[in-house]
Amino acid sequence: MTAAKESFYLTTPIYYVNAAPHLGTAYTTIAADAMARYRRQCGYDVLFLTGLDEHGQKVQAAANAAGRDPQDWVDALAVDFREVWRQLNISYDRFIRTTDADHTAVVRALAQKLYDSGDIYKGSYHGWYCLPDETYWAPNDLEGTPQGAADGTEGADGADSADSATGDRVPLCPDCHRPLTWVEEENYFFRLSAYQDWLLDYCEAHPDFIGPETRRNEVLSFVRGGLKDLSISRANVDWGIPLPWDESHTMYVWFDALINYITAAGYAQPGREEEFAHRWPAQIHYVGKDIIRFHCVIWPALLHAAGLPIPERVFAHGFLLTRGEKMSKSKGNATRPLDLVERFGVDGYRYYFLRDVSFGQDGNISDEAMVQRYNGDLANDWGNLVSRLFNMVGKYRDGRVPDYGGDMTADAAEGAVLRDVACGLYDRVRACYDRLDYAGALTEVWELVKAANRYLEESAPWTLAKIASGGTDGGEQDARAAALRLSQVLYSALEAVRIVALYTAAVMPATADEVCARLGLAPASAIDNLAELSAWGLLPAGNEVRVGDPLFPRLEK
Ligand code: ME8
Repeated sequence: MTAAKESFYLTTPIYYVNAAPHLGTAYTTIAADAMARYRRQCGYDVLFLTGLDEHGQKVQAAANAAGRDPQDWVDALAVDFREVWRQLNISYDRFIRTTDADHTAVVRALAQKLYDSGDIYKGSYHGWYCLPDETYWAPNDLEGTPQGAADGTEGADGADSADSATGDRVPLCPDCHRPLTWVEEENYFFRLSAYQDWLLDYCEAHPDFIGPETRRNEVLSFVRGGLKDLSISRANVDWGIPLPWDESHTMYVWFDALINYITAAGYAQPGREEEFAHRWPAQIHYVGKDIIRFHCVIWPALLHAAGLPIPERVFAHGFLLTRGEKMSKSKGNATRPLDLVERFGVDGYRYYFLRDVSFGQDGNISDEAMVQRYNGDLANDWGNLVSRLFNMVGKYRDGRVPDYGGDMTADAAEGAVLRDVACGLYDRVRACYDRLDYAGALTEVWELVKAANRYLEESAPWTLAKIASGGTDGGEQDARAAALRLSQVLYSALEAVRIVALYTAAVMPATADEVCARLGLAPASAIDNLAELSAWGLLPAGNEVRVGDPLFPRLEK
């Protein structure tokens, strides 16, 4: 921890360990990773947390179905998750698992605190539960929702009474549309209803807490509809953290899971008090829109009850859809991330999802669109710029960054345009990242890629090289002027490439670092002073420029 730097703490959801990661879970993780990398480049002391939600009935059921002990099952899948994140170049600082000893201790400490303060009490629960979503549904949530087939054992008309379980139709989950399960047991409850007014006031006073706007409105109208106390323990689920004051109950998996965000920041851990003060509250919780209520209703209420500050922002992105349908592990329509990495490369993959899907909205993804983005933006615009420019430097300047003569203002008008695009980029890109607009940030950077390509066309280095070598009718003076101008043009274009590499490193770290290496520079992804380093004219003359293989070989459709 570097206390002198400002903290930037961001998190992904912790994923259920019921199957290996798919494109949806990878999407959140890549978006958070790009933000973590960008903030590190800007000089923040970043804590980027991801991990696994390992307890609960759903994970236990997946382990049972596979004939495995739950701990063995989660241990094996944790290896798979880490491996996928490694291949996707995810730069997390901690990979938390809810079975970690520090986490279980924090969950128990927080639960005890809320029990002692009277925020947790014993009651009895009867109602519908969605196992795949690990969600309790209130009767009014189920009104008008479709009903599944009778299963002979349980079923109801959705009324708020155990008697309702005598019907013969099982309601379907309003979210995932799978049949619900009737639950009737003694539980401990968290007094969520007591925090309704506080939460509404808080959201009012902190308009940026929930984003985007549509999700904020959704949460507000849900809260205004009335909050019920939340069952936070399960009497018949073994695979969970036992309550400290009543070990016959395990913690409701969502209660356990949300707390991971403060465990990783150092909450209630002797010796980590200063760190916790530095890290908490988090700057952003990244979540999919499916889990916004947990993060924007239950989580702030729990924190407030425990006397802790609320995270600055919860941002919900949309779903990735294939042929109009949500991709999910349990639906089995999920593509494996590594298949796409094989085809598009890790950076082609990362770029596509952040550039083509507008963050915050649902996005249809398709192979054709992916090939189109890859060939257009990456192979043609960016890859080609680097390869043809570096080849020209090899041919005309012995593979070294030319000395442009020290006077960039002598460069003609096109050069000035290029510099202008590059110089305004820092503020424009930052504004995009501040509002989690990845596509916007990449579009800004592409202005410079396009300007550099145009610049090469307009200043035609190949013609300048011909004049400089005396291959035209112009005199010696013309040749000297053309040689100087050729150096200026190549220098300016190389400088634009260096700056593009810096700005693309958050999304495409491997390629950006490779471009820097070819220019004889330190890796773009390791810098912590983007504002200074993105200034024009810092590329040292004389550096060797290596051509290398194409960065993004063209793909056949
Ligand atoms: O909900 N498109 O875990 P989970 C985009 N353990 N994102 C998607 C997606 C899709 N089709 N499908 C899943 C849980 N996601 C809890 C979280 S946090 C304290 C506990 C992403 O494995 C999206 O981020 O079901 C969503 O919120 C998350 O995966 C759900 O992951």
